Amino acid sequence: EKMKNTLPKDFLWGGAIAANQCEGAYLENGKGLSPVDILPGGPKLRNEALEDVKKAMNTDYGYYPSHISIDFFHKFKEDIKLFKEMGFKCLRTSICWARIFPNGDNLEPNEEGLKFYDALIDELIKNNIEPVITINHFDTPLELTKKYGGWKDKRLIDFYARYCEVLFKRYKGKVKYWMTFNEINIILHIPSFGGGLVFEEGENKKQVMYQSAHHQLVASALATKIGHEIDSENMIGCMLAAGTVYPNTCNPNDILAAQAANRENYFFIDVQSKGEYPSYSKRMLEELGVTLEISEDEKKILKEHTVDYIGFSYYSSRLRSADPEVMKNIKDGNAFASLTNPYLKESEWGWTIDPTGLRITMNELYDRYNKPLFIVENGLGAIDKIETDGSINDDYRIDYLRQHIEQMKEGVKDGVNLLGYTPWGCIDLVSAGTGQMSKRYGFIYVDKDDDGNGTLKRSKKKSFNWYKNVISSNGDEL
Ligand code: P53
Repeated sequence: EKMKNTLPKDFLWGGAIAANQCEGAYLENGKGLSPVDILPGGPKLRNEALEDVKKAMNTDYGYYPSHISIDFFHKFKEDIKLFKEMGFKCLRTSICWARIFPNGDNLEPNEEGLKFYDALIDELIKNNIEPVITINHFDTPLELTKKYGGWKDKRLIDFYARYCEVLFKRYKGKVKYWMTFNEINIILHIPSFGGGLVFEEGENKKQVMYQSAHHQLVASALATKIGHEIDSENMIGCMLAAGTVYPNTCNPNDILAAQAANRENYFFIDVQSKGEYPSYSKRMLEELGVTLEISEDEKKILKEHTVDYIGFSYYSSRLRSADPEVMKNIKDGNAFASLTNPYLKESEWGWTIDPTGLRITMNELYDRYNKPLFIVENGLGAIDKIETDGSINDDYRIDYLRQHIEQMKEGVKDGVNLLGYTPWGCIDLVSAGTGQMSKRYGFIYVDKDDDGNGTLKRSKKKSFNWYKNVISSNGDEL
């Protein structure tokens, strides 16, 4: 009884997906290539390709998971019907830039590409599902990588602004919630996804990554400006790959190392939310050998057009030590490497499971920014087993989500203003990091395997009805 009415009535329950991982139809209606379209599946191959995109562009991998993916492009009506059945109040998805501007630098948008999103957004609205739109989710058009080296080139700011203007005008009155860049801090960890970046021999990678990040921060502020001018009702947010970094011990040196690691992430949101580079960034960048080129005009844009809310993904907390010997034990293979936390369990993919960390992260973000938060990704990637009767009993997923929602409610009771919760991959889709289908997050199972076999048929997992009840009880029944 004491848990009743923790969450506001209009709380945005839903789910999250992204164009690059679910749409498929990779050349349909004049779409240009996205980075994901040249990437193979499988953790090892995928990782190598992400680290050397130039090589990947010249390699024939045979099978590409994104080309058909789960074919959301053709099946979205069927899928939205299932989302509706679960009671979704919103759906977070992204628009694929290369559907609208196939080369990225085209002067005119591709009408056929826009028509797809017209239909998708109308279908959501028809079903009373609020669209929450990520403008760039790991898919800066590949042509911009080939021609400009990705976001290292300032001209991308204008191309992006042009793209945003088209979207804001087209979906005025239909889409209210926007996010400018998915996981903007990922550019430091997976620069090919984050910035469409390729590196030249001898280039200072940190220099390139931070200068590219600066271009994105300016682009994000410009998008906010344009979005607000076109419709003052627009809520334009940033998006952080969050997850607080803990110190490995109470040794002050470890505390300092954890603080530095947190600042490395908050750096981006500090700019997007407060409108200027944080004071610590001067020394941080100096020590990295980075000199940013920033114009007075850009400073002004950053200052005047800060975000309306803070979107973030949360999967794990992380752990840092100042001791180089201890840090040798850091696990690789994850975009955000971490030491093993002895108090916590891990997923099958080695991601730390830490529900309390969600509450800690919420409180930290809210203390720091005092703006509404939106949990736009959370979830457990796991292998699902189909029983002979066709059922999928994903109790592990239910447990994960239950524990996180419990902590999310605690965060709200702690005083956080939270707009909504959209667990990642509400329908199974291709994993960004590994290109696997078998790393599943969904309430809805999609019949497709890691080699591309399968009927693409959708079916409900046990978690489907569980989440439906969570939503209908506004989070009271977990
Ligand atoms: P996958 C790494 C670390 C944290 C979040 O990831 C990440 C990544 C990239 O792999 O990305 C976000 O599919 C991202 C989604 C992605 C999801 O987390 O590797 O916004 O596109 O699918 C889960 O298991």
